[in-house]
Amino acid sequence: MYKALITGITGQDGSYLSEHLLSLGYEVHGIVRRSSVFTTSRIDHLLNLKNFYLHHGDINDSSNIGSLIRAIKPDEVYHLAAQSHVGVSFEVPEYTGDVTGLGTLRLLNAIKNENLDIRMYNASTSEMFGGFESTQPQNEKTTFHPRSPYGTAKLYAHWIVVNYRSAFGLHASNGIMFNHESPRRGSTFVTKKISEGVAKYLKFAAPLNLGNLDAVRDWGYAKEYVEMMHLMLQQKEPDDYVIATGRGHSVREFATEAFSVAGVTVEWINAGINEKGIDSRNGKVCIEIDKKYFRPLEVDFLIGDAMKAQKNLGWQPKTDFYQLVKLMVESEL
Ligand code: NAP
Ligand code: F7E
Repeated sequence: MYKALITGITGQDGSYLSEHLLSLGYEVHGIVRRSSVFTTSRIDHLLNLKNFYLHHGDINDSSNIGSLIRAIKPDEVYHLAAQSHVGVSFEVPEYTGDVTGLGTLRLLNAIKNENLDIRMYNASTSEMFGGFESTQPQNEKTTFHPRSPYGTAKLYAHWIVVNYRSAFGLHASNGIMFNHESPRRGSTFVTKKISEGVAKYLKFAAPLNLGNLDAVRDWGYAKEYVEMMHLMLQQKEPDDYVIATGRGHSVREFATEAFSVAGVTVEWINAGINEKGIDSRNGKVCIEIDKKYFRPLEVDFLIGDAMKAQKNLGWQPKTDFYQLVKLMVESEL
């Protein structure tokens, strides 16, 4: 039986990846941080399964990571742990560099010291592109130009994976994933915040507060994206792959569509910080702008060109933007 170790198992992707690997017959191990409250809500339904094991740990503790790799002897390691919020990374830049950047180095070193045959997946990101130099879809050849401490830390992680692959022959691959969402998405990311905001508006008529409505993102469905993580590790050679849908939509479009799923047509009035979404049924304000949700630097445009993954991994996204919005909003309603 193949053994997989997942860092970040309590997160959105960790939970879907666990389900996927268990369905393929893997023994799944995951690292969970000690916290004063339970953090396993996304994987509670897996806790009693016989091939599912959790271990206390932290990606910032190399002694812990080393002993876990030694004790578990995984065939595959999926590295998903990160301080993953772009906005928050401006507030905790050093911490983000440590967890999201150096954490990856700690894991690579543990693998290199223990067993060079272990295959590793690293969660790279479209945030490394920054995306302000062009409005063309980004692929593996696009120049990186991160625009946040998060994107910069992930760029270090990405390159140290490439470096260890070349220097020590590790089978380590980067999945340069564009935004992927689901009902399990953290509440402080915009798609989940909007979906929850729609439900709250229907119940309490409380307006939803958002930041930059103009940002364009390539949003896919997380449940499908985790399958590519596994597939990358089944390839003969390690490599780096963009995973994206190839379609972009603005935050304004996401919000408009989300309200429409709930039967509310939004009319937009004014511009900039004074822009408002109006409920056309009764003239009430359902969306307002709050400048606290703007970032010191914005990434305006991220759309991925996943041709390489299409060709080599047979990647085809199944859930489109409209289906994704619908499934997220319906799950809140
Ligand atoms: P997420 O929901 O924020 O989950 C992050 C996970 O990392 C959580 O399990 C968290 O544990 C864990 N973690 C944070 N700090 C840690 C530490 N010091 N030691 C051990 N674990 C730690 O993120 P996600 O959306 O599932 O994304 C998974 C990975 O893909 C992340 O690396 C993210 O940066 C990257 N990524 C995500 C997207 C996307 O659109 N979702 C796109 C590209 C790349 P707690 O539960 O204890 O906080
Ligand atoms: O923001 C704008 C915001 O926080 C998307 C992470 O998984 O994907 C994610 O990073 C856009 C940005 O995701 C609000 O300014 C407007 O332009 O949902 P987000 P993100 O920053 O794209 C990448 C690929 C990752 O790797 C990251 O780990 O939406 N926006 N108003 C807002 N964003 C938030 N969070 N909240 C708002 O109120």
